[in-house]
Amino acid sequence: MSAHRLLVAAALILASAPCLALPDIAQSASERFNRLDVNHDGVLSRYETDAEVVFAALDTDGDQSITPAELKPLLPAGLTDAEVLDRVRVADRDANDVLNEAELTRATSMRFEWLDANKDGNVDQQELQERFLVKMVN
Ligand SMILES: [Ca+2]
Ligand SMILES: [Ca+2]
Ligand SMILES: [Ca+2]
Repeated sequence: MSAHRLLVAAALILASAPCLALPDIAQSASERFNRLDVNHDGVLSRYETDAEVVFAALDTDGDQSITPAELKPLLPAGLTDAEVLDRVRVADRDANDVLNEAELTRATSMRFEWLDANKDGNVDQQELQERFLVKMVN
C-alpha cells in the first residue's frame, strides 16, 4: 500500500469514528426526535406520530414496554425522574409504571391537533417535549 493510500485509509477511519459513538448519541433528545422524524424535515407529520412508529422509536431495548428511562430523553431536559414518571402515569392504565403498546396508542391517537400547539400542521421538537403525555386540559 502506498503512502498516499495509507493516508486515505487513515482519513476514512477518522471520518467514520463519530459513527462509532452513535449508540450514546441516540440517547440525546434531538437524536430521539430524529428517530421519530421519519422523513427528516425537522417536524413530525401526522403519520409520523402513528403510535406504532412512536412505540418502535421509544422502545430502545425492544422489550415491548416503554419505561420512564426510555421516555426521558424525549422530554424537556430539566425534568426529574418523578416528573417523567408522572408523564408515564398519564397513560399507564394498568399502573405498572411502564407503557405497553395499547397504552401508548390510546395516549397518542387523537392527540395530534393538541400536540400541534401553533397549528401549523406539524409537531416540532419543542411541542413534543412540552406536550407529549401531558394531561389534556379541556
Ligand atoms: Ca417529518
Ligand atoms: Ca423498553
Ligand atoms: Ca402499563
